[in-house]
Amino acid sequence: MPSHSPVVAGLLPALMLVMALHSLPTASSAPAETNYDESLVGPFVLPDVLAGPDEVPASSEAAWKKTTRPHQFKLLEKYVYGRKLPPVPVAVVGEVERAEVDLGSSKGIRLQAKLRLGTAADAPTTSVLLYLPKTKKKVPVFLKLNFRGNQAETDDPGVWLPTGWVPADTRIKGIADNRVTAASRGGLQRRFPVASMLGRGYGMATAYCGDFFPDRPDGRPQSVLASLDRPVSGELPKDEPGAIGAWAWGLSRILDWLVTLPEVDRSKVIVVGHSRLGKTALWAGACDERFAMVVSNDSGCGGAALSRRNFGETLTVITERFPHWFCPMLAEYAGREIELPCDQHALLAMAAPRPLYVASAEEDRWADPRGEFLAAVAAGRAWKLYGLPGLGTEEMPPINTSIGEMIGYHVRNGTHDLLPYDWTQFADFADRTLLGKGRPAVEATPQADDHSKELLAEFQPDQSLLPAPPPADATLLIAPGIEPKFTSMAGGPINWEVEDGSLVATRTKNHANHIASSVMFEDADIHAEFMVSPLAHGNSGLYIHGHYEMQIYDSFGVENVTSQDEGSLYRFAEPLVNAARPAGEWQVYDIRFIAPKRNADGSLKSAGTLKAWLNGQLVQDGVTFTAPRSPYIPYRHGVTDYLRGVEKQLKATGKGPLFLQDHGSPTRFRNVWIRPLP
Ligand code: GTR
Repeated sequence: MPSHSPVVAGLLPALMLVMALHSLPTASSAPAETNYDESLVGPFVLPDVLAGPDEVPASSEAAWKKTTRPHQFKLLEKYVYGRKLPPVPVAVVGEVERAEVDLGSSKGIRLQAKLRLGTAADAPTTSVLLYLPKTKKKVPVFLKLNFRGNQAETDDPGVWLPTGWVPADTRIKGIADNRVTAASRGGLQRRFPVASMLGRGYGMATAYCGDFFPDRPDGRPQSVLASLDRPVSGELPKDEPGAIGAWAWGLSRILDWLVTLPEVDRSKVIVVGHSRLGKTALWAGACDERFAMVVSNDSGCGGAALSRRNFGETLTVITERFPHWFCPMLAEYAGREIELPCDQHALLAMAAPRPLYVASAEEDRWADPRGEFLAAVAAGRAWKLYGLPGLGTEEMPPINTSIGEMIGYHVRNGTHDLLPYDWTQFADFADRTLLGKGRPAVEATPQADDHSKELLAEFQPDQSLLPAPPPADATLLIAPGIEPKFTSMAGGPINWEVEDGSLVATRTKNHANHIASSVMFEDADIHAEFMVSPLAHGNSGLYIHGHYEMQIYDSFGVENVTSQDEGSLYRFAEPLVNAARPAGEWQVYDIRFIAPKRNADGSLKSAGTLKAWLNGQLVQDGVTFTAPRSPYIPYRHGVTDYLRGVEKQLKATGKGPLFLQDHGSPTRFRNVWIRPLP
């Protein structure tokens, strides 16, 4: 039972202006000290995203929901975004305006509604613009906030203009003295492709972020926070929400209205955001689990990118330039990111088990595409608790290649922007994950195939006699008179001691002196006799392929065995009974292991499964899995070049080794064999 945190350890100038980010700064106005050199990022350790208040990582979906997620959410509230704001009643002011609109190739419906947020006569309002395809079916809807008013998102002349303050913007027409005119219509329509998304069957909803918090450091008094009885001046509490908290709250209030519409599939509203509003979409998805899918586009620092990576925008810069976005506490961690009790992978993990999409742009180095990708990788552990696949890789995909199952990711070529390419990937991903179209992405309740079930049913090993006589066709790994068929983590000779014909786990400080069989197998029967020591709880294990750990532990007499006791598939499936013998006695495991199988396109063919007997009793009977189950695997912790090669080979051929685990206790092993199954 390991207990370590994982180490993650020339365009023309005019054209550039048009293409450039809607909000500065891009690289051009980045401070001189900004790091864009990957070799200077330096190592860092991420806080364990599965850790609960007692630092014990969640090992089950239930523990995540009950303890860990609330704990991680509280950290994000306290250190990054401020406290989640309470809901208020939402009412339509007057009538919802409905009109048929021509979308070129098809027709759609445009709805506009002014929503009052709260019951007071002077409660704040927002204007929501919603386009729906013409269909009798309820439709999924993408919802995003926008930067310059609904009219900038489309050239539809019927869209209402905002009357309040908007940020100055010389890159689109029609904004003067912080007010919009009709000339600003469609100025940002590339970011809101209504016709194509309606053509795909999605509704598109948007509202202006300034309705909730005008995006400027002194915007607080004009924000919704005043109406929620929050302080808007003077010294603020350290966990006081800012603009991102108010914007995220606004998205939830719009959702309150969307779910009342008969045309909208209330279980399929997707929250999307770009840049600062991408940070917001992620936080909205964390605060409100009614959002069915969460999409971050180029959200960068304080969004999807890991704060611990010194690359592009940093907490120092962002909290100085945009002190109003986050809670005051975050600024205290500027320059000491490694002390932050949470990092942004926790924000992404809040979306689990819903589908999450993270998009980056190659030239948007300010937002640190790699930091966004790595956060998505690290967040995947939350989906694993639900038996769901995350990104499925730790290698960044090539440019313009969308990857992932329940976590999607791409890095597009070009600069910081939200473009039709991004939308196509979001819709393809939503098609798969929410609508079940195309390649199935959800593997929540995998089944083993009939053949695997038959193989398990037949498996009745005789454990009455120890040492057990090996069957004639077994490959002996540890047996009298033979060199143990194991290598060190580096692929060299092992340094475990041999005592009376058995091999004794030799501990090292980092608990990573495991040994790996030199024999590789796919499906197999595994026999191992072992004796636990009372030292360090008798902690050890059999890591099948390095991915599934049958636990060895001093569990004798334990009344309520858990997924951390002997007989468990560690942190995944508790034993059916406690079959553990006392320390100092020989014990025996017989395991029939059937690996998950995938088709050439990566889709699942059949789930993996196993049956395990411990000391004459059945402890595992057909638990299924589709992806690695051990939270601590030798390919991460203590990894060597040799093991990287082993992992690669395992991915390519399905064949991998059996590891015997060093976890600080001198566990003895004898009479270990495997029989690869045909
Ligand atoms: C930048 C900021 C980024 C990003 C961007 C945007 O000025 O540094 O974090 O949010 O604005 O929202 O466009």
